[in-house]
Amino acid sequence: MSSKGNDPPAPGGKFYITTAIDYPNSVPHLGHAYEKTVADFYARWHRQQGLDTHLLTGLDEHGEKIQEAAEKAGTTPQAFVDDQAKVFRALCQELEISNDDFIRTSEPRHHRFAAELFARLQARGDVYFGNYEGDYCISCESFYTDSQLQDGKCPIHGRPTERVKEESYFFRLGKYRPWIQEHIRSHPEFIYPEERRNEILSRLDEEVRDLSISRCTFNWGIPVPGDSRHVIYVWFDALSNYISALLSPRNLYERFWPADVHVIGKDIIWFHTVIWPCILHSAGHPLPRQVYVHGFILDREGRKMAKHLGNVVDPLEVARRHGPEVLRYYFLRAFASGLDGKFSLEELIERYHGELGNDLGNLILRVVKLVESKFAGCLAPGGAVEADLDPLPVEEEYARLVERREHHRALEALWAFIRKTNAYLNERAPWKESDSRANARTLYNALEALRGIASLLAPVMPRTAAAVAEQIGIPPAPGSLAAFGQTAYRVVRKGPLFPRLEAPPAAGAGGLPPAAHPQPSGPPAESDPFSWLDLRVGLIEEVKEHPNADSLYVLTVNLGSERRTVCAGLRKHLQPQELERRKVVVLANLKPAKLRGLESRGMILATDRRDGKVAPVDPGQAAVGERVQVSGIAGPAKPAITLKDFEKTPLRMKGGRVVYGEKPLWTSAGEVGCEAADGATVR
Ligand code: ME8
Repeated sequence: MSSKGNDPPAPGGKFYITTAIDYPNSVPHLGHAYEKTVADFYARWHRQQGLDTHLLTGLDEHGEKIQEAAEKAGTTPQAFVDDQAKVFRALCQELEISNDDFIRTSEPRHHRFAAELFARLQARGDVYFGNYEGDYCISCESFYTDSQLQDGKCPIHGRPTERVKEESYFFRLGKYRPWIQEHIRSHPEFIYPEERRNEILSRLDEEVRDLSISRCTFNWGIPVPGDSRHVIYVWFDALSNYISALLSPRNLYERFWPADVHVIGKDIIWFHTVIWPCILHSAGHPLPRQVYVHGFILDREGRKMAKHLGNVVDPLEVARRHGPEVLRYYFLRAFASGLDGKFSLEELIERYHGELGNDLGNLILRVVKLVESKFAGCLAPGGAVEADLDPLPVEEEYARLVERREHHRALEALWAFIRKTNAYLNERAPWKESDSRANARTLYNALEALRGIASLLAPVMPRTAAAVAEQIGIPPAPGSLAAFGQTAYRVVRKGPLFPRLEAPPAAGAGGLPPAAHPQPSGPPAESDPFSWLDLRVGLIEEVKEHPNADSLYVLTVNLGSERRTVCAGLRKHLQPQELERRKVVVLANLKPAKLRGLESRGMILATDRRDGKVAPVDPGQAAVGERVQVSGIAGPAKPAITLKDFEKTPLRMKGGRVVYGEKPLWTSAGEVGCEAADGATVR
């Protein structure tokens, strides 16, 4: 086997990176968005380094599962996938994925190659005809052995499998076991991260059975060459996309194959690190250099996001609400490379305000303003340079971490540099300093730092990086960094890059939320007593009567990360069924108190209506566990507060909304409301 595929890409060489191709049986989910963002980051980085880069993504359109989805939708499989393809392409556009091609397995260019590959394996004597009997999970489109099933169910989806008995073509996978073992052992970089490599190596210690590579019980697929009763097994079909896409419309095979990185999730690692390499080896193609395995995006409870669990978050919705680049940043920074991570909109918003707004946004705003006011917007090289602010060492560190596929750490290194630059400015305080030469030096150094920051930010947030470059008057995303102290700057002041989220973003609005105001300085917002409160969206799961108090219910409230018992004085106002499954706002850090013998942990916010009834305030469709906020007031809640503390933050009704002072309380789903008259106190 050629070792060509295992040499690191030479400078000025090529970089071919792929994502898995998604099943379009349903709408795209966050996992799809995450995977594409990771692959896009690596593609953009290598492009920026001067490599001829090719990023491929696409759709896996055949198989029983798609045929069933089309039947349910009352249409043909082709019409169904044609419609779905529009949605998946829109996701790529929305997330600024710089894919060079989008392969669909129903395209003729793909059919041709997949059938050829099948025939090639047949010609090698690696395919035979036989009978198959096994347990099949249609969601995975995969057979499982008895030892892999968990309680007789699919280990991934937890659903019952189907006993399938049919005739089939088989690929002699078992024969290649020693060869693939040896390849993985002798190429430590072949599977990232190492835990996954070890997992595959230990699975390879067990028997490897030959692989069924055709199905004859449905027909939505590519016919087996010479036997149209069978269609090629969907995984064999799908894997071949990584080459079929290179063959047409232009033949890019010589230029780009073998792939440098296949980016995939951990549920499909066996297909990519064992089955695909063995198929390639049998057919005489060089192997991909690396299979990069990312973790799963989990929900708050640590469960995989999956349609059948009903916990799927729509990435298009998040991108539209919070800005596609904010989502990209969050994915790349907050989810450690190769590991699972929990998705939380609240964390995304916190990072938006902290890392993007306070650290990066503030830095650029301050520098540009000062260069404008003190030097008419222009600063030329000259004067001493501050070695500490030289971006080159940061670029080297960043590149080293990217090469090791630790992009989240590369971003940490970049942010450490951003903070260092902010600290440098604070220390020099050019806004107070009257010595013009000293100020020129300070600000020139800060501009140099910003030049490096713009460059390293480009693969993560391409538009933001271009905006930073524009504001300091340099071309967008320079390849490698020019030497320190050589660039002349002419700043152009624009609005803030990350305005504070003033009001809940309008649903469906593009880009960042509209109403916003810059807050580069001013008193620290944390001092406001509202920031002490931990107001959370809760879901009432159970309502019981308090055994010792006529006015109280004992509620079980789900707060996302935990369940609480809360005693609430709502019994005279609402029936249990009016409260069950209702979303409410909970003051979650109120000191626990015993109410008539039962401990209550938290308080449900409610207010008096005109008719004398008490009504809980309504957080609308907000996610369970989400924090309720007021714009411009951030900061960690206190571990515990008293009712007296709470009284320092008067909340009232105004125009159907709950307000603190004049500011409405909001969540990502909108403003928090209640049917009560203006002026009513919320408590
Ligand atoms: O597996 N978090 O398609 P797919 C992160 N068609 N990644 C996730 C995820 C989650 N919660 N859920 C899924 C297929 N993914 C096949 C691939 S490739 C030749 C054929 C990842 O739509 C998953 O691991 O089920 C996979 O890499 C990708 O999304 C597509 O998953």
